[in-house]
Amino acid sequence: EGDEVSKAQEAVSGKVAPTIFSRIIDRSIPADILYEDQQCLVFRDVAPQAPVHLLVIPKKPIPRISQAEEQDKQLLGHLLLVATQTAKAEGLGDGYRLVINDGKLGAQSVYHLHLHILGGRQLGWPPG
Ligand code: DGP
Repeated sequence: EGDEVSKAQEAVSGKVAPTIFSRIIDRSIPADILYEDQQCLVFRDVAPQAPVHLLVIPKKPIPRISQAEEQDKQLLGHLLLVATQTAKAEGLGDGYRLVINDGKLGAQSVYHLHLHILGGRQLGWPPG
């Protein structure tokens, strides 16, 4: 319905709805930014679920991992490697978790692709 219409309009315009993360990228709202390059940004999650809880986001506003495309292959690999390098720099040598939530059942709340880095404590499995 409404959602389908807006998706169709986005498909025509080639644009996606801006989220709070676009405003972090353009510095119109503050964030604790640890790393930036031409393709991505790493910052601390505002509601940390572990002693270290970081988000790695592409500057390209891909809404969710299920909407990533073949042309995003290099970017997706880059995000993973930035995550591992950032985890190392944050002292997570004993291990950590990378998480991507997708859509409603995946409990995604911000529709700008982001990779969670969680660490600094013993994590449980399975997640909730
Ligand atoms: P997800 O459920 O995977 O969509 O996670 C979204 C995460 O984004 C959640 O852990 C909280 C975080 N978050 C939401 N708004 C902000 C914000 O304005 N600043 C920061 N730093 N993090 C945010």
